[in-house]
Amino acid sequence: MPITVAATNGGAAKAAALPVPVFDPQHLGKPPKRRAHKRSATGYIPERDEKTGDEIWPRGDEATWKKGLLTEPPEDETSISNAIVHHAQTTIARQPYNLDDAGAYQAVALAVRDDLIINWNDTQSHFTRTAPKVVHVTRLRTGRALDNALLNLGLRNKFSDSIGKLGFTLEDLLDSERDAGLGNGGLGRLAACYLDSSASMELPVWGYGLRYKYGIFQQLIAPDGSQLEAPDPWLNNGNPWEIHRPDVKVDVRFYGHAQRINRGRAVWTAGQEVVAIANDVPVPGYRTRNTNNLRLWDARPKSGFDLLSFNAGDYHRAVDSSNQAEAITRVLYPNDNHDAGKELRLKQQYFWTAASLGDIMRRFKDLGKPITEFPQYVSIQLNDTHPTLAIPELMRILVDEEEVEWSTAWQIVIRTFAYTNHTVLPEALEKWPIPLVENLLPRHMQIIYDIPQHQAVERKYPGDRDRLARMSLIDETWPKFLRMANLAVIGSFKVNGVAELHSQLVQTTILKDFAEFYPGKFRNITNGITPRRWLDQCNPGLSALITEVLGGKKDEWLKDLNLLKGLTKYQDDPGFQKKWNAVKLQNKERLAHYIEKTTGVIVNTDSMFDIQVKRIHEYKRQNLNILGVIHRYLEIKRKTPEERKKVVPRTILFAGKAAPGYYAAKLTIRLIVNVARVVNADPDVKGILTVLFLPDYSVSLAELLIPASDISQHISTAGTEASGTGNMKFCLNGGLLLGTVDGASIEIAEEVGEENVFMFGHLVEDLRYQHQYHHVNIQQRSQTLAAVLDEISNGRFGDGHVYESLLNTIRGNDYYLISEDFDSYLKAQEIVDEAYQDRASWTKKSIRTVAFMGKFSSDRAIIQYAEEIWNIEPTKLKA
Ligand code: 26Q
Repeated sequence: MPITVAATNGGAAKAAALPVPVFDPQHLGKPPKRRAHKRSATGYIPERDEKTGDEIWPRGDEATWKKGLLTEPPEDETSISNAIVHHAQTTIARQPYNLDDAGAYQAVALAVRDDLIINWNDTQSHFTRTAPKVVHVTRLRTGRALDNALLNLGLRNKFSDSIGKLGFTLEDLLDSERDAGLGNGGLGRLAACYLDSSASMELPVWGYGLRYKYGIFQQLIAPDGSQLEAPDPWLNNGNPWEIHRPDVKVDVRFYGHAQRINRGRAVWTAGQEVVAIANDVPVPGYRTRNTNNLRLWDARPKSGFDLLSFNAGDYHRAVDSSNQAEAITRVLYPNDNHDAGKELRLKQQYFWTAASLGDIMRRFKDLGKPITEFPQYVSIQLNDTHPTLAIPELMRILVDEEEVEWSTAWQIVIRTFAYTNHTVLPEALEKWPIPLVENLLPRHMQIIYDIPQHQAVERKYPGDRDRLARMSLIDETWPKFLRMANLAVIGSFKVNGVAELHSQLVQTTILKDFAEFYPGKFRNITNGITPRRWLDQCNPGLSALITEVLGGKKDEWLKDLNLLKGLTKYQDDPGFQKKWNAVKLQNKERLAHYIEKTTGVIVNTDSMFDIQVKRIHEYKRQNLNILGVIHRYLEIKRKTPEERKKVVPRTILFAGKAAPGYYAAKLTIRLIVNVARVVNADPDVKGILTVLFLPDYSVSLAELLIPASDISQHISTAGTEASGTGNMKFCLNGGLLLGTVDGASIEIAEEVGEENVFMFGHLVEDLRYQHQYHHVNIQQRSQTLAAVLDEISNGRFGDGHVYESLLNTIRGNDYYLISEDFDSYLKAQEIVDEAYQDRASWTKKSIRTVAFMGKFSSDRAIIQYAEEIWNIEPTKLKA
């Protein structure tokens, strides 16, 4: 549930030095207070000599201080190995003969972190002085940090050498790092790509998130093929990347009573009080000293524990409040585009927004600017609706604490927030029961009722009651619901979707009334991915080959991805094609090795690797894929041994997690696993068809799978996948795209050329009406599909009854329109098989695909946000 909060520096302040406090009698808040030395949450603001402008050293002997200060990261081999040995010996207290890979990883990570911290401190002090803009991104799916940090710092080779001298290999140490699984699917990973790009593009951006004790669950597959979930204790061995900041904290209240006093103000008291404690993670930019900050909040009790109960022998009661506080950041909700309307989830959302806003407000006040200038220094990007409570929370701070008059406060709010929508699926549009919100956040509910939304609509469309009802913040059902998307739109100055088609759908379906009401508020910013992680880091072979032919300057093309167009010069060159294919084969072998090690299955690396990896969801239609696999299997079985020799061999790989409460998605996994079992055990198809479900999909597994794909599948029902970013990752690694006309796949096809992608299926225009209930006659629609469904019912892949509900959703309502697209899907697959047989032409498609992926760099996307929404400019930290 990412939030992106951009604290922006307005036009005038862009070039300003340390801002001078001004008390503006016009402004309605309290006068800002100045202390002699301020230690703001962003860093230290030193006093300056009035005449010379020099910093005044706060205490002690300046020369002694300066001598001890590290100003440059150690970059030669000896200082690198010294730093590693030093951390092994002191920080983690191990002797060299007692150091395993896990310990060595910690020591190396700490040595790298030392480098990051120097840059990070300097960047944050620089930002504090120049009063810049901050972006906050949450619920991250960052994956591993070590390789990324080494590549961005340009120190990978040097560290690799030093590590080698100490008797370890960098690869083994990289492998012993655990993924930070602090997010679900695309939304969380997008936020991580945007953080990487904002640091690399030297934009002053901050991330905010929750420091879950348990990240996304570990997925296990039971003997019957069903998904089991186990906790992910990713912090068990410590996290070398975070800096614990017990001095940076924000009080957060829940429940209690809100008593109105005067002029729209209220006093909110009693209830549960907890403290948010900061943990900072440095985010290094690529080949720049700029290092941004990701601040992760931990929940702690406000007042230790209850000593009275403890002394009376009631231990449970004594620690109860402390347990309840810590429960808030204990575990990530594993839902992706799927409802989980639980109170604890809303509590997490508020905790996160209140802590982050409290922090932003404190940093703003350190600038000493009048409160009315808040939007000139701060803009807050709501990444999906999950942080929308930030809107009433900012109102609460302004009206109740800063004593700003209501309508002035609302003007500040609506010039501060912008909102990105990431889904049009009805089940993923957040709404919360009013009684629940009222109980948890009584003051916020008052504020929401006070927003004059009703009057504004009534003025423009007098008497249009249906429109009033649709645009209301409250869904008047029983119980009533609070509509988070409506609140986000009303409280924001810009609203964007994440791909062209999606942005259009947002404006013509779910937010149609608002698009009419606020012309000019809506726009599109197509998603992007960071080429540092999704090409250089995950596919070093391809990265090296590209660098070789583009003139040896990796730094250049990795920061300007449009330069990949230069590859077209070599697209027909047999020598280059050979090297291109050799890299692909190597990546396939690397994956085959992993598969053999983890599943025992040996795969044919001469076969076409066909991959679909993403969250398991009915709209993403893994079902369509597995039904197609069954059809392929039956077809091969019908052939004679001679005919089978002509079949293009395929290895079909699936991976992805299902939300633990999503029955239909879990059933899909079970079907895939059981089809795989039958197919892989059948000697008739050996070497021709292999099917696998790889458990526990993660960022690290994605980094292994994506570079190995010949083709990848992005086959959502048209109009349901907002953008997709997996499609971009595969194409950037030279895997061709098999997809529906949906999300960003449409723009990929436009960029790389229709002749280089395999598109099929109905268009969104054909399908819109279909989403209403209608009974499907499968036999009439597709006989091949009917036959496949019968095979499952008849027990070919284990007890058919198990899959009854899955089959019935297709035979019955078929909401995601599998039967509409099945035949055209099979046709597309035939075309893929044919195309693969002409290897030179296939390789050319692969090269051209990579060459035209420049648009999908997250650098482009983040610059668009900076220019079109936040109005910020790069703030480079000088060497
Ligand atoms: C819904 C109701 C109540 C509580 C939570 C939710 C909920 C949870 C997760 C709603 C949505 C999500 C996740 C959405 C998501 O990951 N969307 C994906 O965002 C990507 C980045 O923009 C896109 O590329 C994907 O197309 C989109 O599915």
